[in-house]
Formats: sequence, structure tokens, C-alpha cells
Amino acid sequence: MSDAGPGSAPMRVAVVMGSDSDLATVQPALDTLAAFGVTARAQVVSAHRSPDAMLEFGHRAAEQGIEVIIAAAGGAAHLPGMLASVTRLPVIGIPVPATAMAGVDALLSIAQMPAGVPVATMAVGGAENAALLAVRILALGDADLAGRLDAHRAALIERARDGDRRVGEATGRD
Ligand code: RP5
Repeated sequence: MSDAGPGSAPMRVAVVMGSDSDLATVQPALDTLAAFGVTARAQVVSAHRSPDAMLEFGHRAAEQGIEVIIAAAGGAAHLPGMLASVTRLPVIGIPVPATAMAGVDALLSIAQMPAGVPVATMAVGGAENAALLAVRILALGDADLAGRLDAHRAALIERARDGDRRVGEATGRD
């Protein structure tokens, strides 16, 4: 888990989750942010178990220098929407498959925000894309990060080409 400690660069992304049971789902977001060299901090704030702490975190996030919030929750997942209601920062929601509904409950809870309070909703368990979207937002004002995103996209193109070559060989094409 990454954290901006004393003397280190300020934390740019906050990765919050409703329960420590969400960590396995969230971990790819932390790994991806670390791979891009983006400072991040993970913490648990629950909209229904610790609502005061959740609201305090949301109210203070911008003044602490946080630029993007990633919020993961399962079940009746109101954490991302509640945070978005008390901050101007972009909030990216990750629906966690935590119940018998396999994340569809969280997906709908996070995606179906009424007009006025947006939450960018990822696929169920879409932690890697949550981090990549956060990096894209940060890259708008960070040429170094933009260069790393371009390299990442180039690697994806190369991976697809490799896959096409393998399919060509396996099927006797060409
Ligand atoms: C949500 O309830 C959390 O985000 C988690 O996905 C789900 C279950 O939490 P635990 O009962 O495992 O703590 O608030």
C-alpha cells in the first residue's frame, strides 16, 4: 500500500474503500498508480459505519492536496456518491462484488447518481481502469505522466499485435 510519508511528494490520489474486505479488489488500483509513479494512499472510510469520518475526509480532501479520489464499495454502495457530494474533486467509483448480487448492486448504486453529482463508474472490480482514469486526469497537467500514458498505450498495441501473431500461427493464417 503506497503512502506519502514525511518529506515525500504530496499524495495525489486517495484510494478509499468501505471495508478492509474491499482491499483485494482495490489492490490493482494501488499497483497501477505505483507503476505510474503516482503518490497514493489507501484508507477505509465507511459511509454507513463511520459517516462522520467519511464526511470529514471528503470535506478536507481538496485542501490536503488530493487531486482525484478513487472510492470502492460493495452492496448498497453509497460511499462514492456521498464523497462526490461534499467535494469538487473528481470521484471514480469501483463497484465491489461483495454480496450475493456479485457487484451488480454496487454497480447500480454507484452509476445511477442523480444529475448534479457525478461519479465516474468503473466496471465491477474495475480497479486497474480506475487508476488509469485517475492517471489520465492527472496527465492533463503533467507532461511527464502524459508520456508514460502514451508508452502504456503503445505497449497495449504491441500486446494486441503479439496476440494476433499467435492466432495467425495457431490457425495457419498467412
Ligand atoms: C460495504 O460493505 C463495503 O464496501 C464492503 O464491500 C461491504 C461488506 O463489508 P464487510 O461486511 O466485509 O466489512 O460497505
